[in-house]
Amino acid sequence: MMEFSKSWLPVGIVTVMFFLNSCKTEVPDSDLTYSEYITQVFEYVYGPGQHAVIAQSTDTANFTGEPGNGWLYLGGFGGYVVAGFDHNIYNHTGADFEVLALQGAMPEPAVVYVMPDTNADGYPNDTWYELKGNQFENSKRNYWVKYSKAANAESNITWVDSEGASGELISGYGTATSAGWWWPGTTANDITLRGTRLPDSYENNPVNGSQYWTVPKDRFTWGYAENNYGTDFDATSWGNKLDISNAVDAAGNPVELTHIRFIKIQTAVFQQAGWTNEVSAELRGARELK
Ligand SMILES: [Ca+2]
Ligand SMILES: [Ca+2]
Ligand SMILES: [Ca+2]
Repeated sequence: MMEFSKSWLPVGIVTVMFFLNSCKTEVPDSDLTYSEYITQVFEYVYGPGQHAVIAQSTDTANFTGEPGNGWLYLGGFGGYVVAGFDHNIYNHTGADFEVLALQGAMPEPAVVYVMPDTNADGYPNDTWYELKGNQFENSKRNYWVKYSKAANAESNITWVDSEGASGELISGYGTATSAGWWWPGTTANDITLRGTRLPDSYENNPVNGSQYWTVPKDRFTWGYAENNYGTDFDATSWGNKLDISNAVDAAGNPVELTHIRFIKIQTAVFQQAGWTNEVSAELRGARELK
């Protein structure tokens, strides 16, 4: 990388640098303000789905700060984002933070995991805890799907899962095959995505011989992101209000967390519902609730 001395830089940049340097020394800690929104995205993987080509790595900016016009596509089952607040979110009585989603007609539920910064290094390298929701007893934990890139444009993405099942991703709308559902950010020819799998969300009740897909209102009632049928849903923020007290450990047993710093949100339904295609969450960030 080329090096620049300060004398090369335009006056404006030097002024900004001076300003930043002076901020460092002159603002007392007690005056620091923290953001109520996510401030950093650490990892993002789009799960195979119909928006693979338009889902950009830079869309992670749409998951930080106050929601603007954009959003972040998680894609189909297993697609996820790992992000953090700039301070601890404490577990007080009731909901502690909300996950904001793109407005849509029906739920495309994602499971939310939380992590305290146990080793206090500012990075999500500690232990994840799943927040359970109403389908906890009916979900498959430690489930995985290994997807393989389509052999060519005329064929489909194929998959095998942790239960020995296999199949192809079927495009029901937009393109003849699912070949184009492979995210350009996934440079390998296959990818294994692991997490909790929720029950299928959509049911098809054909009308006059045509597909008619709906999500039963009582399927996802609380505890998930992008769930506008939840009792924890706020139609003003288009967010689901989540409680750290619902955290469970790897064995599924409740854990008491006093606070968390990081969240991971992962598309948790593995279903291609006819013309609706894959069930895939679209998100706009998260906000602390006080
Ligand atoms: Ca709480
Ligand atoms: Ca850490
Ligand atoms: Ca979607």
